Amino acid sequence: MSKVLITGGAGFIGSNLAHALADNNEITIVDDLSMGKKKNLDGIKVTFYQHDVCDREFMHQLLSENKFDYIYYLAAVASVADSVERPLATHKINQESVLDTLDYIRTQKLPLKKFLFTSSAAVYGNSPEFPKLESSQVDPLTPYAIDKYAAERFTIDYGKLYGLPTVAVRFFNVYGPRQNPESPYSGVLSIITECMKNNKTFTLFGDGSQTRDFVYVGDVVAALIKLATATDKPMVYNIANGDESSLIDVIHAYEKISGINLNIKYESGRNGDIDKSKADISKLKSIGFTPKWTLENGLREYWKYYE
Ligand code: UD2
Repeated sequence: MSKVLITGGAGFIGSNLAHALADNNEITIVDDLSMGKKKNLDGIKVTFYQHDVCDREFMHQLLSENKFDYIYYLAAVASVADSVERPLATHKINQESVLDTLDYIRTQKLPLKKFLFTSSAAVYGNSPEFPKLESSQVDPLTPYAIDKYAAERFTIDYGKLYGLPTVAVRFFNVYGPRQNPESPYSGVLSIITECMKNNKTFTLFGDGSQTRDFVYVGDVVAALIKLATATDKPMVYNIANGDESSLIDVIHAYEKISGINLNIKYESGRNGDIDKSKADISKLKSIGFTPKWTLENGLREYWKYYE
């Protein structure tokens, strides 16, 4: 049994990771429940702390008392819009807390097997290369993207400079069960699911031709576990499906699966939205990981979860 800490473990991706690991690991979760939900952890055995990761004393004590084997760092303010409204507050969570944890591990020489930090495709911003490779130019355009990029670099540099076992990932558009649809900046598929379930009108920003690289959370969790256990170099990896789908095609596919016609209201494109997004996932594949959920199967599984 390994000892695993998941910060942000009551959130969308963190709770899916906790469910995948709970049978064979001793899991500790720190989550302030600002976005996550305690009920996301129903049915699994975890030690849960409702706490802010910015509380250094608390985090230091937790780290020194537990000697975790693996730390998955998912705690963050996930809303780009929120980071634009409150750059100082979100900076503390999205960057400072990560650096502080890394530095505590370094100075206390904690015997860790892997520290995995979760960054975002937001770091690519409007950089022109397509599809996005990890070596592509970055262009972080918001406080969220800047902090994710900086924390990701600190993670990699703590590996290179001090020999900490680290790895970082850049998520593309993750979807699946337990994604919280409550904010207008929640993942589009969680909003669409909510609209379909409750017969609400979905507002489509733009004409639906914008593309995204949607990846099912089951693949994301499997990739995280593989990266934490099977890599030994401090590097950054894209986590995506490696495919590009237009939003309108995704809606049509989802309508077929659910048997529900989505009411759509069209509005002009959202400020700052990018047109096209697609990842190159050769690097992820090079460690022996290939996503197994097609968009159609992922959508079917997502819909089934709520039936
Ligand atoms: C994703 C990330 C964001 C940041 C960004 C970097 C999510 C939830 N967000 O934003 O954190 O990393 O990538 O590029 O993964 N849309 C609608 N109606 C809605 C909501 C969305 O039409 O009610 C459109 C939206 O305008 C966009 C597409 O759906 O064109 C995807 O939106 P999103 O918010 O799910 O994700 P994205 O790629 O903008």
